[in-house]
Amino acid sequence: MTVNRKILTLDEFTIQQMRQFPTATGELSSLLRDIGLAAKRVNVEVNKAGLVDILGDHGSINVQGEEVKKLDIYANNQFMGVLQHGISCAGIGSEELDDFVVFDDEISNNSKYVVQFDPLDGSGNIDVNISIGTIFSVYRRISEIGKPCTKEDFLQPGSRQVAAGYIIYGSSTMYVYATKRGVNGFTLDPAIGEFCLSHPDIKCPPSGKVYSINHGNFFQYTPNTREYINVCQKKDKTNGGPYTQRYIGSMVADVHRNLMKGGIFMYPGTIDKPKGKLRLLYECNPFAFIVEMAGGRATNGKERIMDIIPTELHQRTPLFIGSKDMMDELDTYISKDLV
Ligand code: P6P
Repeated sequence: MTVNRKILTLDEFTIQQMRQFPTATGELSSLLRDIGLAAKRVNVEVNKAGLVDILGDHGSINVQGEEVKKLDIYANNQFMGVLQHGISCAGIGSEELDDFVVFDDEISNNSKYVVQFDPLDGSGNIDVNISIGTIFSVYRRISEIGKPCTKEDFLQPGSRQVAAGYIIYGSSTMYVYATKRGVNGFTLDPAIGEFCLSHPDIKCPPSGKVYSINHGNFFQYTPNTREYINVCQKKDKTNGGPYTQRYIGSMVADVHRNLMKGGIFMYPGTIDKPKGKLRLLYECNPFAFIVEMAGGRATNGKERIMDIIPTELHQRTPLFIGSKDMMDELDTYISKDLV
């Protein structure tokens, strides 16, 4: 029987990567594998969501003021559980939880990292079978090792991330994560229950033909943002177009498509909500890290997303993210905006 050694599982890949750093303790590799384990458990429930009573509202409202879906809570508990029982994480911040959680046990207090995550982004789409996702961000803690983690560990700028990633529960289930060494994608092989390396060394094409934005808010956007949208619509073969507009309403799906094929995703501020809708710590920072490591850019319309100094766990920010050349062109229209 020939053994196909070309397929690398997530475990094999993370161990291979770790071996290239003799001083590595293996904590980050272990954390990334823990996230993969939780993702497989969430995937099982997402895939049968139509068959069991795990759809619909949990009957509670989260800190965002949004209806909590039962699957949101399930996913939150799975990711928090593997991180709390692992060897690498001192505490977590979650979209579903009002405040950060300090694990405060001996192993966790001696762990190097903290993790922020959105356990199930786009959960409003669960009931209609549209792709949804998990987004996470990993920081080396700045508080004293050996003691419980502190709020300062969770309010670091995105430039201090050591890893970030997402899982997209779509036509297939993919786990994409970035470290300072690059971006790699793993597709779940349900036959063996393993994430297998399917998209090594992902690069974001420097340009693309897709722009993603919610046109329903068009007249709420600032004039410069509206001007750029008009430019996108007027593109033709003579100036890098024609563009097409693709917007799923699930950030993980929209940004993943644009990362792989080139494009730009925008969730601008509006006149009513100048900070927009998306959350800095567990939505925008992780994707900014991933897209930048793949060669793209991410800003809030005035500055790099990862340079923003956070002041609170659930703060929002406008987001413009995607192919470098498209982001450079965008800047010529919206950099004049007051965010
Ligand atoms: P809108 C999903 O609720 C989400 O947080 C992101 O996944 C998505 O990109 C965005 O909101 C969609 O928001 O206002 O366009 O429906």
